[in-house]
Amino acid sequence: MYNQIFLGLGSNLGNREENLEKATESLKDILVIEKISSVYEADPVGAEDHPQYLNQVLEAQTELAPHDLLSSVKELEKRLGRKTEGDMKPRVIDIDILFYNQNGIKSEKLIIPHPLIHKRNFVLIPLGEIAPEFVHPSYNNTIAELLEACEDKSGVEKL
Ligand code: PH2
Ligand code: MG
Ligand code: MG
Repeated sequence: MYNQIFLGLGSNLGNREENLEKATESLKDILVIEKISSVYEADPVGAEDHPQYLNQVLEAQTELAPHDLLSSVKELEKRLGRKTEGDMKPRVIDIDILFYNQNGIKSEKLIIPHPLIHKRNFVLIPLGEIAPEFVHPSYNNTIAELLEACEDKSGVEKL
């Protein structure tokens, strides 16, 4: 059984472009990438004195169940050199599960859809590039509609 997923990637430490490339290459071991957005340079949201991010999103198919996908992604973050987990500190790579089919999942470790998608230009703008008509299952709005309504004023520019 294949599952449609979207991942959000971010890097604001080290060689950011190389970090994104290594991440997408390694992800191919656990999923099949269907679409990948351009790379965007984005203002850091939530910690304004931190370095600028490179952000990218991708759509993929995977056989992994949600929590197995999460474990694989966490392991990959570590392998690529990420030292800290679950905080706002600058990081070599952050890989977030944005959507998993139209599922809603709430556990201690995992919330899907990612709860901040609709508030973040650095996610909505790249998502709008590859999946403007995808419907956010929590709001029943398309990505294009959420982007239109989003009040985030932080800068996001195609690299
Ligand atoms: N990730 C965060 C906090 N702020 N800002 C940008 N531009 N990109 C991110 O990936 C990002 C962020 C926490 O994961
Ligand atoms: Mg994140
Ligand atoms: Mg994360």
